[in-house]
Amino acid sequence: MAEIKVMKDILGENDAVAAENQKLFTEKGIYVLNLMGSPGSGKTSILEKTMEKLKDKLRMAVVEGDLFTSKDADRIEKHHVPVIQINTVGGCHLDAKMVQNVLPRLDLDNLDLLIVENVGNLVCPAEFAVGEDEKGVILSITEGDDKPMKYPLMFKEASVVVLNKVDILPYCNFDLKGAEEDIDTLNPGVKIIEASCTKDTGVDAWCEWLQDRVAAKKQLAAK
Ligand SMILES: Nc1nc2c(ncn2[C@@H]2O[C@H](COP(=O)(O)OP(=O)(O)O)[C@@H](O)[C@H]2O)c(=O)[nH]1
Ligand SMILES: [Mg+2]
Repeated sequence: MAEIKVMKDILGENDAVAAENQKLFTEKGIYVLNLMGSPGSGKTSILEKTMEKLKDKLRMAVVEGDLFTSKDADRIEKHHVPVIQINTVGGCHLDAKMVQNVLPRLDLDNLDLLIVENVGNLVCPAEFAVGEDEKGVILSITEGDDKPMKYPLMFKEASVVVLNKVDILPYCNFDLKGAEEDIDTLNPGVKIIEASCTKDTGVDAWCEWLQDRVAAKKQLAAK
């Protein structure tokens, strides 16, 4: 019982800080996406594509969560988009306080879209809000079509699920239709995008989805 209480307290504290972050983002009219998924699913790849396509249309910034290195932040920096690296030093997820601590380093008055690439992990990041408007999951088809049902929370919480690497579908034994049905069972009506970052398919649909969300947040903030 005690263990359950401690976990509840940790989550309660995190939610309070996440609410502070969210209030600030809403005041500034910034749409924030918490991007989650396994290591190697293609989170940084889709961000690189997003920057190519949207950085002249939207004012973007990226927060990169990683265990130890700045390898992903280095990839983002090449696109001349503001990026802040958070190293969790072994921690399996970002939390709201970590994100709050780096916000003074971002020019929040001149930002439309903030994407937080969470630590690669299909479990823990789903439990810790960082102040985002919505969550997104990238699942690579190399991970297997059983993963949505095996790791349901992340898929239940997401507002968008990208099934990435469809270019190598013929080699992967992945039941695309079955996986999509499972995701829809967990989270009815959730937006599902079939994508290949390397072949640039589905990336336009992803960018359109993001642009719609940014526009909706701006309208909300203007009210
Ligand atoms: N074949 C293929 N490889 C991809 C695709 N997207 C990403 N990759 C590769 O998958 C690996 C992991 O990608 P990365 O973006 O670092 O994943 P992350 O760990 O989720 O950020 C890299 O070698 C990418 O080049 C894709 O659509 N198709
Ligand atoms: Mg990455």
